[in-house]
Amino acid sequence: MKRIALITGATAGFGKATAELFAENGHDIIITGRRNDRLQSLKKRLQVEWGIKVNTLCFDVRHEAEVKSAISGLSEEWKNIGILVNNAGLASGLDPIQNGNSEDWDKMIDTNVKGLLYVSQAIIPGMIERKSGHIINIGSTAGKEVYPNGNVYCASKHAVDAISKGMRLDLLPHGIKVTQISPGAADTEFSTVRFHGDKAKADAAYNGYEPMTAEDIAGLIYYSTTLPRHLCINDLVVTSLAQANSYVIHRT
Ligand code: NDP
Ligand code: 8X3
Repeated sequence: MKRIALITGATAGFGKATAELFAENGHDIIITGRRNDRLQSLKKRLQVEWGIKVNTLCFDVRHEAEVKSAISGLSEEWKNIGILVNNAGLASGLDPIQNGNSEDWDKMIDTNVKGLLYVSQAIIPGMIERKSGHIINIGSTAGKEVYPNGNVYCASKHAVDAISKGMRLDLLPHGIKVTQISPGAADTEFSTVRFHGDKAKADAAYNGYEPMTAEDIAGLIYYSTTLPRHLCINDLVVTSLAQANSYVIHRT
């Protein structure tokens, strides 16, 4: 039986490509994000293209009450979530620590760390009851090594790394898989968001090499869910050929 997948941050980038791939493979999906217009048009398109069911939940992962009420408001049929992709996240700013903006810091910590926790806590009890489930957390190479000016974004992704390990330990007795996927640079809306809409700066992040695409990462997320019951990818670090770690990219 195909499992329902809930994907956070499905209005763009990795999340949107992941929603498309799960739909293509026959899963009913729940897609979430703050931009409801995008959720609705994606829902319409995927239902027509793939004949699957799509539910949309429009909420800000930073607001615990919104997260709780959206997920607890699902019907019994839709509560049966087998796969949770904790993808919603962002970088905001790329400044030396002494020049950092505390609004940027709050956004990153509240979204990447606390938001992931709120969504997980709303969904894990159902998985425990059903004694099965698969949580996929989107970390980053920034959660493996810190790079100059990455300070707080890197800290938030190091937290995702630690939370993924903690989840795996705590959920082990309950038969729930926990996978962390830690990508390097991929060309999505990520850099436009990081540079507060400055397109020139965002594009420059991908100059001189071939970055990964959202579809590359969606393929790996989906693949991790296709393994036999007794196998779990715990941690997958993936970069383009041009990238060696979080701070060394070979540009020509
Ligand atoms: P995008 O900016 O393209 O997409 C980010 C998604 O997250 C959007 O759908 C956005 O939806 C959602 N989101 C952001 N903030 C919130 C919020 N407060 N509440 C709900 N949803 C939110 O970026 P990517 O697809 O690249 O990023 C996805 C994840 O991958 C992030 O966790 C990022 O840190 C991580 N990552 C990205 C890499 C890259 O190079 N692109 C590499 C490694 C990791 P909306 O605005 O509609 O709410
Ligand atoms: C996003 C990729 O290289 O900006 O996690 O940290 S990077």
